[in-house]
Amino acid sequence: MPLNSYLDIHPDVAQALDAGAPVVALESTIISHGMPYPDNVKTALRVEDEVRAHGAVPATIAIIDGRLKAGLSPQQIEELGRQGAAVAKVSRRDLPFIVTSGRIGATTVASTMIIAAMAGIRVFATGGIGGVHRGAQQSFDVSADLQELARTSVAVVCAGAKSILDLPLTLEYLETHGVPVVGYRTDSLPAFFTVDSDCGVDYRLDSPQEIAQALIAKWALGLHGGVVVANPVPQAFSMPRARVDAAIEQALREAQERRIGGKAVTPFLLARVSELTGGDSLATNIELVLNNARLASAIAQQFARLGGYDAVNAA
Ligand code: PSU
Ligand code: MN
Repeated sequence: MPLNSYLDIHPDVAQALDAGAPVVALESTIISHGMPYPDNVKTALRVEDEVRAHGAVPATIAIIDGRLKAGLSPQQIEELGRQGAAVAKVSRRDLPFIVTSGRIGATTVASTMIIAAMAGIRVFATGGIGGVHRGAQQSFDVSADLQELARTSVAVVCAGAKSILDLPLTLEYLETHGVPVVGYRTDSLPAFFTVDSDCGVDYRLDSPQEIAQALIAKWALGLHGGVVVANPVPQAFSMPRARVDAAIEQALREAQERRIGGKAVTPFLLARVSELTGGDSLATNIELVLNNARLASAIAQQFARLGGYDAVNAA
């Protein structure tokens, strides 16, 4: 197992990795900045249980007192959720500063991928990824998640991306950087709250085994970088597109009026969309994360069974 003096791997996670058993990474920005307290903590603990119930070991990733953590205690998850917005939102740029100041930090998709890869974890479940923002032609607002997907070899299971983003431009960016977007049992890119969008995916795969095989082939070929596995929210929890679109349009207008910029943009939009759509969007959000945890666990199992860890280490 790779060692890094800044990283603490939870004993359960270390044991699983040493045994070549399935492990699923989980992020923490969704806990501190993505949902209100106490639903955020309840959901994070439920997601971990869902991973365990589906045969994998969960590794929720964050920075606690300046230490990179792969695997948290329930008390540490409670702390990330209770402190909420007071917890630093940490992407690639921020990592060294949160480490040296000994602070608590919630990891985005980008920094969760970095720490997962450091620990030797290859499959990661979350809600939605960051992307190219609408109006990026002017604002240059492109999430660091996309650059990370270009360089770090972790599969990210998500429900696509929210249409607070420019989905066609996000796909163009990923194509340029050689990041495949796989649709799980779908030809359409899911848009987080809704099962589909006007965009397609690059490849449709219908089983966790096929996805694991593609990951192993990619990395064994020396093609470093991530893969987006887009898993639509279960139909029963999908929201009407018109309702989501109206809330997103209003949130975007407000963000512009209030001149919100930098890393505050995404948390602001997420919170406003959630407020404007009431409790429905929170319920949908929770269900899609659980759904992604289940698929990620199944992929991690196939990955382990097919010798994925050895294939990556040999590459
Ligand atoms: N999109 C969501 N929910 C989230 C995020 C994005 O639907 O919680 C979080 C993730 O942690 C993601 C981050 O990595 O926001 C992206 O932030 P930014 O756009 O500032 O890169
Ligand atoms: Mn941004």
